[in-house]
Amino acid sequence: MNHARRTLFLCALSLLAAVFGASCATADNANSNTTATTSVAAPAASPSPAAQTLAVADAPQKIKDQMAERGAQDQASPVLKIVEPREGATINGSIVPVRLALSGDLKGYKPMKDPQTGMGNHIHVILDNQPYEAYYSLDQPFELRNVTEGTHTLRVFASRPWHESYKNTGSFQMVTFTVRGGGDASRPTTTATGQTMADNRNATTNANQNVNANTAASPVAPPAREGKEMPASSGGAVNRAQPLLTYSRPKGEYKGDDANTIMIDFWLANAKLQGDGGEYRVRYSVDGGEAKLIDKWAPVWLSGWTAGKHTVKLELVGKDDSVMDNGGYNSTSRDITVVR
Ligand SMILES: [Cu+2]
Repeated sequence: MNHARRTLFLCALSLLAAVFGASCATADNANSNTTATTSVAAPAASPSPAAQTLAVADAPQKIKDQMAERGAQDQASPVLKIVEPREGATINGSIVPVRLALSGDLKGYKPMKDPQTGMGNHIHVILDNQPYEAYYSLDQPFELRNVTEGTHTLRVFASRPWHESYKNTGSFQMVTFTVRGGGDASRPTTTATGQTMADNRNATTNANQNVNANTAASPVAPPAREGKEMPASSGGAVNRAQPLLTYSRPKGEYKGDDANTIMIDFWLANAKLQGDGGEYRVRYSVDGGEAKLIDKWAPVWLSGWTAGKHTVKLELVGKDDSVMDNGGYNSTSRDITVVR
């Protein structure tokens, strides 16, 4: 009652001041949740405090500096060949050794982890449509461990230290193989898988831990092999001649400066994007929000991430914006964690 009286009074004042309509209407609208003061609009809806507004950004200066330091290497055209497993191979047992051969116009490109920084050029190794594993030392095979029985796909491509892929033809390779007597599908996934790979230290760390455990029993340690315990998965029915999107980044956990601007990166086979003279586009969305389209095949850096878990979805779409299905791989979502 009081409110109504004050509102009336204020409206009368407003009229006297020859301010018509607007202030009265505002006071009426605001009546329920504010004391009717003057003509200040008080919107009832307030934005959610956790709302995240992402914006396309430049690559971080740290990355630009690295690009400059690398010189010609950044323009390399690495060519990978999957030596093992061979296309169509059947592997007995749950350990699948991956051997790669690297050639092409390398301009100094060499996968190798810097022991000081834990960073370096590496290969992204993707079993089925799982998050990639980082493979640094091609001198010895990378072991996919606990691989479950059935048919699988393996995709590999060359990557820079900051996980941006080389996009030249030949950088990407894929094979399909079958595992017999594979790993235990009910075995729990190791914690590192897909969750803490942002700095790519886990693969080797795990291998070293295994070796250290062995060392306790025998004085001569076998050489540490890079590898990873894989969660259960099976390969999609991929048609190799059809457009194929391979999700690469983001993945895992992002902390500190690395969480300010996060890169979306992917590999495309048999699919040219519209801005590159083709007919496809890549659609991305974060946390189920508004979908955005990528028209040129290049990494997209996004800033504005809030702390917590986020889901990133990447899809390959055709002219009518429908997903070009190919074994399920052309629409892929990943959870990442941003730590502030
Ligand atoms: Cu990487």
